[in-house]
Amino acid sequence: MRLTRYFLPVLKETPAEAQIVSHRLMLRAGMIRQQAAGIYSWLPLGYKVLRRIEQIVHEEQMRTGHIPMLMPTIQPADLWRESGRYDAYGPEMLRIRDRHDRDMLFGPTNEEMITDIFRTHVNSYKDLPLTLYHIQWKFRDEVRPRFGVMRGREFLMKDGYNFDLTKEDALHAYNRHLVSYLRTYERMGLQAIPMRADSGPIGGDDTHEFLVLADTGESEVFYDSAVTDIRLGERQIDYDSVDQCRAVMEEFTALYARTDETHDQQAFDKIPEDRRRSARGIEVGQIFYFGTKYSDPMGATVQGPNGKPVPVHMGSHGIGVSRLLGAIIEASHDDNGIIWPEGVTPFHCGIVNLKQGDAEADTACEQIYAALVAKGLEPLYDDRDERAGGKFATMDLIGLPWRITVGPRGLKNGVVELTSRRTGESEELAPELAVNRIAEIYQAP
Ligand code: 5CA
Repeated sequence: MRLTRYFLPVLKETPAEAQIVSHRLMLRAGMIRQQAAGIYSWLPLGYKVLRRIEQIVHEEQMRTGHIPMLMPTIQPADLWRESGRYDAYGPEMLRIRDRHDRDMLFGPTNEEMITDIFRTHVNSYKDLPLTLYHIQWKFRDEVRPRFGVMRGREFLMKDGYNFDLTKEDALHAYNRHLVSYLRTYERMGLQAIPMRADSGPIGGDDTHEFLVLADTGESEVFYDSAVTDIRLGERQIDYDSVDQCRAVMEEFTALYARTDETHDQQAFDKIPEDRRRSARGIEVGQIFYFGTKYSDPMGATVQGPNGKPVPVHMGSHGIGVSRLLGAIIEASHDDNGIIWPEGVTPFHCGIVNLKQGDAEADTACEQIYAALVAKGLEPLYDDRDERAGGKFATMDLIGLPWRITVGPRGLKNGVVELTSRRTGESEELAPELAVNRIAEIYQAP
């Protein structure tokens, strides 16, 4: 993409309404535009990152054997009357009436609808286990939408639902989700710690939230600092293996880590004092096992091995896809702007032409651009006729992890400059080598 042909409405001023850094940077970098409290347009740069995050979520879900589908945003109230949640959900649910006076709602989540689909189409235990998921917009009429996409009213969520014959099978689905979520967040350059939590309006006894530690987080959390040393890393996990998934789950949840709703001061006090931490965190996901809470009242049964109908055991599992943009920026920025982890960056590399209009510099930039594209990468070429300082400021603000700077002086010596956004370190090298270096970085596993 050439910047002169792109739509990148960066702001010079710091928007006064934004209280936290991720919100400020998303506005300044021209990623989002608020249309009403907690409701945003995704401008091209923001949309690009949103899609990258969505793609990672899809890839990791499918690797786990979960099946993608898509349910509508608008749901009939009657389904929610069956589960008893239509009245229970309260004012956070946006209730709508259509022209025929039928009660509808903008879905805040999809347990009822997926249970309806299941009971209609699945009859036998032989069709289990089954996990279906979708990535769809949700609406929750939050009392205090704030912090940009972090607590929106309309937000994008991946929600998945498992159907199993027994509690043991459903707990395997729970553990499997925990492992695949860890992998998903790590690919985005994030450490998200599973913490024992409260199940709220979704229900059930077993639930973990995934928290990214950040001073601006809305959740208060308590943990043993040793949990921050655990990583999934390059481990290969067989998602069908009950033992492997359970082992990872146990490893990641053995140490004390809880949100304030489930905090137990006595247990906390048993942790060695120098490892006790209370901090703030951003909830980027939550997994639930709730057994037959929905399948019972909604009649979602399968014929069991003995021919008798049994209600299925279920769980639901959510990732805050749009919230993740805010969480990643909170975890990765500096005074000059965003620093995208390679896994989610909107463009792989920036190209800055120090002297637009100089024949040699222009040609070198075009060649580098073409070479990066030929390697399957997406560069953003700042081809504006502007001062170098302004170009650097824009690149730093929008946070591309790598920048190639091209100018007449370097070209005389056959070199361009390759700069890391994260460390600020630069290296001079031949244009072809710079291109190869970028390609290697993105091909690494
Ligand atoms: N049905 C279950 C799991 S699929 C569910 O709705 N879980 S949830 O309520 O925990 O939401 C899942 C994730 O969505 C949360 O962990 C959070 O990351 C994100 N989320 C929830 N509310 C908002 C909001 N108002 N704005 C942005 N993201 C949100």
